[in-house]
Amino acid sequence: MTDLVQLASDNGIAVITINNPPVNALSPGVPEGISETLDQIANDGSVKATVLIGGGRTFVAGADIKEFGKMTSGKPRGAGLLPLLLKIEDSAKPVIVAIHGTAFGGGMELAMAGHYRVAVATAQFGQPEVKLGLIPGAAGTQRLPRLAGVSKAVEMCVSGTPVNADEALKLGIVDSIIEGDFLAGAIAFAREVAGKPAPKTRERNGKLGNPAENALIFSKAREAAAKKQRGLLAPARAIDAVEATTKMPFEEGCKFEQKLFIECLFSEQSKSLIHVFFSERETAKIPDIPKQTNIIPIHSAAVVGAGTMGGGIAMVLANAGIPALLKEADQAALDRGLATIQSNYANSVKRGRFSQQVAEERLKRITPTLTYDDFSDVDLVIEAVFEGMALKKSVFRELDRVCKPGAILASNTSTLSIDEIASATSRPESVIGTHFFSPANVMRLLEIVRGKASSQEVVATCMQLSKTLGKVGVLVGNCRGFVGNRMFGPYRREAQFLVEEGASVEAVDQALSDFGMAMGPLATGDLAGLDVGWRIRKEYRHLEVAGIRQPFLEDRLCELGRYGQKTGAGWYKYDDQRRAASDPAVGELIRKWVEEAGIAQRQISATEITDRCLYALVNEGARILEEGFALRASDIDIIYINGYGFPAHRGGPMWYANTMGLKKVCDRISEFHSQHGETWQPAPLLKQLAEQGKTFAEFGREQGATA
Ligand code: 3H9
Repeated sequence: MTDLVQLASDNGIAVITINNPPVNALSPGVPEGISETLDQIANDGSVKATVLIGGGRTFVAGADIKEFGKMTSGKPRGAGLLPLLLKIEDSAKPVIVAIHGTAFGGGMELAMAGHYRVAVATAQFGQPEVKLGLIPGAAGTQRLPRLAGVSKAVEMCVSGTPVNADEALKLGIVDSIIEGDFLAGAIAFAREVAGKPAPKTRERNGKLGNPAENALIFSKAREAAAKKQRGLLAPARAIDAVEATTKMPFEEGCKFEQKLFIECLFSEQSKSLIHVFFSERETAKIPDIPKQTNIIPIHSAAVVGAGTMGGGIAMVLANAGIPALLKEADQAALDRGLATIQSNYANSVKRGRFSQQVAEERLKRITPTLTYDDFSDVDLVIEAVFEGMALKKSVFRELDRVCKPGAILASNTSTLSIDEIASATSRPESVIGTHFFSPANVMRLLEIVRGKASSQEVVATCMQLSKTLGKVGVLVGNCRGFVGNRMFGPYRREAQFLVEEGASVEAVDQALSDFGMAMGPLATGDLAGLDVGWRIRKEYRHLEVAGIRQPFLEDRLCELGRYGQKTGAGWYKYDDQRRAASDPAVGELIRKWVEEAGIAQRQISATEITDRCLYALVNEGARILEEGFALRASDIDIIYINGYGFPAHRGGPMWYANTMGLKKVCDRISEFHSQHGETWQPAPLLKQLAEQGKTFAEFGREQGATA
């Protein structure tokens, strides 16, 4: 037996413990170990029932995802799981699966093969495979409907969202919730059922419904998946697999599921989503910051500026249980900020996200103020005032004066230099950028901008804080626009150039939306406010290099007061519900402006639109990587997926470039370079990797990344 699985016994009850930290994944050796213990138990006359439990912090979080990347043929390495599950189910002595932490994926499938399931009240149950571009591959789609019913099984397999122990009990996934000593409770349960006939999940057909009801469930699920999970393979296949449960005997259903699982496993979508899973976890690893670096406890915080960003950040802190002062310069602005926060919370209550009581508790954690008087006690300040260097510096001078030594002084700037902001203080080591994305209480991304003096403690604390706040923190360097916005510039520049050259506004947005972007680049501009970029461009105009083509359409739209959604018109026109419609007037204006500018018009294909916009992202990303402003290509991917609506199933812009082949990407960029000039100069790193036949991922591994 492997040391991944242990067998013990307690007065006639065998206890199998899986010990494969950190999450007891079903790595090679674990299924084999369980199988061997079952053989021993079968031959041991003194054993009356078996408890199967996970050691450490959780039951089993699923198949070992790392193994999937090693599979090259049509036969998945996890195929051994199905026979093991049958062996458990066919065991003459009842098997009670005891679940704490998570029973996810293969872990859930393992649990469902047992005759009974008991759980702690905090346990979670789910088939999250779809989030990895997969479907359950060890009879999950066949056993779950038999326990929880067809409709719930479809929902769980298609959304990947877990259920808690209470719901699992109601659904029939769990038989008992155990209070007190968990193992003792599970053993007591085992004693009660020992010697009695044990139910086999695969023979429980009572919840499989009738054809008419099922047909409706599947057609609704397909319709919803086509809308909400646009372009994704796994949700559709998960529905097919659950449908098979209602139409085929168990064994045939399993074979059908297996076929679909393999189709998903070898899809680009799954490879990309698995890349995203590991990359997200990789962001927390900072090579020069040891794991044991001191973390500054954050018991209280303050936010300067109660505008959209400041208010949102105060909510994020309050939602995570951190009390926050919210400072504004004048009462009217403070009142406006608070009113927005109140209405956001009221909306969440109305939508059933949390109760009125929870909303009130959160609101109570936010203390409005017009002064810096109480700032001396806080552990962290996040400045979110208007984007202007002089103003930011004056705020930081004040913070330096009032805050206690060791307090973290963070700026939410999206473009300005953290080092210059830090220079306004006597403690640049405490200064850092925490760049939230709008709306701050919704968007998962947090760019953490390391200044040249930011201390290791301050960086490590902010990385840790991002988790507490429910964000994905990505450490970036201090360059103009940092990583996300620096890349967004060329992306949106190309979108405008394409319109200048003859593509319609709608065609540009449609091509990127068809690619999978949450929104097209021009519609995104309307959402964010075209005036924001206009103001920044005016401020930085002196930095523009003469002779380099600059887009001009958005400046013209802004000159007409067309700032986007907030003024009811931008690239599109908007009704009072902010619903977009094409605006023929914009088409007319563009025709006139480009004619005046003498820009030749031509037919532009959807492929050229996506290539120009996406390769502009990739080229800038390669420069950022080479200059060291991002730690790894995969960090850039995580930024784009969580902050800019890049489709996760494409793995992020850098991963997407890998899948296209860097040589092909570089050749296309060179082609654009010769057609459109200097802005398309291929990034040296991209050129080098393309010549060497390498990917960004290989480059990352050479630099020490593990994702
Ligand atoms: C499946 O089961 C298919 C089957 O249907 C069919 C098979 C035939 N494998 O997230 P954390 C690592 S598909 C390998 O930071 P948390 C993770 O990379 C699978 N490694 O902790 C990290 O490593 P590191 C279906 C895994 O407490 C460390 O564990 N299951 C796996 O915030 C800690 O993870 C899933 O999709 C794994 N399955 O969250 C569940 N899981 O420290 C995926 C984790 O080196 N996992 N690791 O960075 C999760 O959702 C979360 O990890 C979990 C814990 C909620 C369990």
